[in-house]
Amino acid sequence: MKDFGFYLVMTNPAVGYEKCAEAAVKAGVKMLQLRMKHVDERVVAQTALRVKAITDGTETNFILNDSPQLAADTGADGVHVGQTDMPPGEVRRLFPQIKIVGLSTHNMEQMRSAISQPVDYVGVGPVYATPTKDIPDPVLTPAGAGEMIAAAPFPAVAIGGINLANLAEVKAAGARNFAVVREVCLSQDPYAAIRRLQEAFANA
Ligand code: TZP
Ligand code: MG
Repeated sequence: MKDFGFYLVMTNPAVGYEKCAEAAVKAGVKMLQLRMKHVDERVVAQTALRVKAITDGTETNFILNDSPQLAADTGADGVHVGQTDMPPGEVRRLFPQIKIVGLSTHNMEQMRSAISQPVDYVGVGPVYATPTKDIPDPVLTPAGAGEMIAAAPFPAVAIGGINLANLAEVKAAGARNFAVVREVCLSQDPYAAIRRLQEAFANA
């Protein structure tokens, strides 16, 4: 898989999941993740089907967080698993119809392990402190994230506390891809928020 630049992770977008997904598609975002925590599986499935309808036939890949089964059931383009979710090898074996498999990594040891697994990309975070995760892993700092990114033979996505103000520092540390939740999901104008981040990253 090639580098994709900006990756949007949707958790509780202020404008709702559908409007936020529409904004991502309009902005040409290549990777769009649905990340609903503490929500009934049926609600996740319904929302996933709506997001899929919005991304179908566009350049935006729809990635579902956590559940390979639900990703397969809803026809998502991909699934993003964490260190305690189903291992990528198992995802590939059980769900060959899922095109894209991403894995979260939080330290160099997990990056080394990821390199021996059938993943298309990895998350690298948290780069900075973030309240978005219930149980955050230790902060990597841009330099720590940069070392992990340099070791990755596939796209690596910097995530965690990234915003317009620190984006240049993240890029300078070696990130070619980055993801945010709050910087877009808290906005009443997610399209504008996405465009600002895309442009700031391109120009950093
Ligand atoms: N994984 C590592 S940090 C994080 C995830 C899902 C949350 C990032 O959220 P924000 O709001 O961009 O800091
Ligand atoms: Mg997870």
